[in-house]
Amino acid sequence: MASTPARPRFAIVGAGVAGVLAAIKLREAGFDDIVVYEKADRLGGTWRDNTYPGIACDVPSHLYSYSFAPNPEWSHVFSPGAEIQRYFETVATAYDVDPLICFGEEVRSLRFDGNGWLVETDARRDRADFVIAATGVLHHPRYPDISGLDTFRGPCFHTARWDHDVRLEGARVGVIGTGSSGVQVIGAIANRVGRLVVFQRTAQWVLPAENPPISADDRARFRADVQAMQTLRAELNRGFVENFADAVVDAGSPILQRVEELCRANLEGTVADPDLRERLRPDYRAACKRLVVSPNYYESLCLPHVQVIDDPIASIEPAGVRTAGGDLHELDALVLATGFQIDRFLRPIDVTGTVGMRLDDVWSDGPVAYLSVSMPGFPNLFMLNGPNGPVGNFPLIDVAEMQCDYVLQLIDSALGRNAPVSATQEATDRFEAERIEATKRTIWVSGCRSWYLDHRGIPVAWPWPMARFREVMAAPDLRDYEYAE
Ligand code: N01
Repeated sequence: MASTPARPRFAIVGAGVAGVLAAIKLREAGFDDIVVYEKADRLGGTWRDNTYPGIACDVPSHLYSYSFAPNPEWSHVFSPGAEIQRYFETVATAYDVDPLICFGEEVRSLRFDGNGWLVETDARRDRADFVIAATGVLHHPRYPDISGLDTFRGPCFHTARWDHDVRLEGARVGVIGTGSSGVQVIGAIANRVGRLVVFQRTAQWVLPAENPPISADDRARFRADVQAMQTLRAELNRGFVENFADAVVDAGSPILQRVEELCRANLEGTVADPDLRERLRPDYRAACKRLVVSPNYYESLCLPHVQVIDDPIASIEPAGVRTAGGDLHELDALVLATGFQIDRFLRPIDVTGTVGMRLDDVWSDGPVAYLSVSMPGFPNLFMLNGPNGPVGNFPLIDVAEMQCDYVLQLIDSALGRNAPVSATQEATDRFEAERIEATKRTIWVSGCRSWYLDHRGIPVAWPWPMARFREVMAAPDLRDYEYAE
């Protein structure tokens, strides 16, 4: 390998939730030659990028925290995005991760040279024995392919690139998209704008969830008793994650029927106008798309100055959005809540593995990785929250923690043999075939369009219960790995 196995060098790509975690865990494991490349000027990943009004995480905050850094100060059950961002910055500082981060350095290429990795940014060339890619899942905004989009004369921006200089008060604002981001934005701005036009392509199931503040008494209790927070976390995990995670991978689950009942009651109980109610009624099963959670979405849509347009968008013009029926909806500002390109992962980094294998070629039909962490032909390159892992309404922090512990064991095995390690082709093919077969039982293929599905209609997610993920992440089966001796 590139350096002496006694002091291997690690390059972590991305200082988001998973990258900061990797740095902490590597340090804890005794490694000290670590660099984190971060293209932006601040850590935080998704929580740095997404600053739109109403942003919060719909996983309870006491669960959406590192297991080793519980936070007694969470203000709400589902705390706002800025507070989550502060949490990650505070943890990074507490664990002295900041000095490891090279801000403003985007990794352009990763090239395996037989021993280790050549890492190139605009500013430098580096070498590393191990690369940990923590580049995120929902990272690259997806801009809709709508004719005339660039002709709109007012401000127009994606939810993940919110323009805080634009005054929305009193303005005529359009929102395209009604996924989790759009729903949160709509709930937050409906009362500020002069007129809101919501362009809905597909109706959503919306699970109602209040977001109460955490009382000062409870925060004091959590401060005094860390164990109380751990107990709460375990309860939330059982009640909130494990049950739902197991349900979405079994389309026949009674839990999904219950979720659908709750969503239906939310619609029936909140939207009095029968025409609007029918236009908001989905024609597919709840949780087929990623389930949207909101305390006030339907209320917002019922306001007199809010209009839901389900006539398909035909084009965008300087003055606004024209729909297929010929109406022009005149707007001052346009928000694109149109989601993310979910197959990017490491890309656009130019990644070359053994014998000149380029990742773009290997992934020409979509990203594939063994257990979401390792790829044949790319030794000592590991991914956190990589392709086809548990995604959706689950805490990706927990997923990344399990993957990190797993990867540390692979690193140990590579160091033990003084040879770079990667999954075998055979294990990767077997895993992918089993995974695709298992997706057929999931709710995601029950008849809807969503970012869970790739261009072939195959879900890009872990299709088994979370317990199975926990089990396989406990220890690598080294028979499924090979070493570039
Ligand atoms: O994106 P999405 P998102 N014309 O892909 C519509 C996480 N997240 O940013 O349903 C018109 O879900 C599209 O319509 P359709 C979470 O995992 C979490 O909202 O495809 N419409 C859809 O309505 C989430 O799932 C939180 O027919 C177009 C919307 O745009 C993921 O991020 C908060 C269109 C895109 O929805 C992504 O959510 C925010 C077009 N050309 C995000 N193209 C929380 O924790 C797309 N659409 C709360």
